[in-house]
Amino acid sequence: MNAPAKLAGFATALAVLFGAGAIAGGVTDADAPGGSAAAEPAGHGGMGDAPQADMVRGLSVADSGVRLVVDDADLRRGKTEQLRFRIVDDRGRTVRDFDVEHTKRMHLIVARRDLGTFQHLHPRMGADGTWTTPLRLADAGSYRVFADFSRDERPITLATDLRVDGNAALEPLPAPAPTATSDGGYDVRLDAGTPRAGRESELRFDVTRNGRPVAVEPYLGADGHLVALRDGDLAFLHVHPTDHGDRGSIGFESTFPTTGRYRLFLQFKHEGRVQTVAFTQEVK
Ligand SMILES: [Cu+2]
Repeated sequence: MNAPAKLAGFATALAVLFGAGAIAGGVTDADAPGGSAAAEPAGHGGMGDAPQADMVRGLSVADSGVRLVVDDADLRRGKTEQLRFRIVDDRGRTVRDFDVEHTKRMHLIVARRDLGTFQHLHPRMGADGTWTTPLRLADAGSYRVFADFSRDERPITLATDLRVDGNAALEPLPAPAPTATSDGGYDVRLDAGTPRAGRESELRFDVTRNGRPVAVEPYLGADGHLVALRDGDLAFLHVHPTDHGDRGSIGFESTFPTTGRYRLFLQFKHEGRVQTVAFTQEVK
């Protein structure tokens, strides 16, 4: 499927999901002649394209009539720098109206291209609409930065690249394994069953410490937060937390759009500290 068809499918999906009101309020500018890619006429993609278009985000720097603009995408290795960025509309005006989603108006994910490092940050917005966050990248290499937010109840994930000059020691993706240890020493077991491409699957994470189940604390309005990135293009998957599970168990629903490998970054909170743990998931 070519890109315009995909975008058209995406627009169709949005129309279905959020109704005419959201479209009228949010995509008016994009409908102007010469507007962004979102101005592609909706409907040409057909309904068959809609689910996949909705599942995969974060491949574009511009989508749904808005664009991510990073002030300076070059960072120095090992230095804490201020990353500054804005979301602009198709006329270049800075956007300042964001919905609160998972308790925040902006979620910023930074992952190295080899999926070897992951950070989840919550920038602050200044009065002029510029978002700022301290960011330290310890290693050289190419990084993907995702701005994950919602406007007019429409979730949007925009992404671009960051660079850290120097010799990069990139790693192959770790082999799939059912257990992993968080950065703070919690053991996590992933039960994903046998996910099938294009079908919704449940992902259940069981957290223990020293062999005992851990009752996680709320984090960003849920039991945990999960980011799933596809190996190869770092497509950003939409993931929903499910209802509160058993003690020590954190559940999500996600649809892996294609076969291939994905890296899952789970974050949860216990004793006031956020833990991060990563898994490789294969989808056959
Ligand atoms: Cu966040």
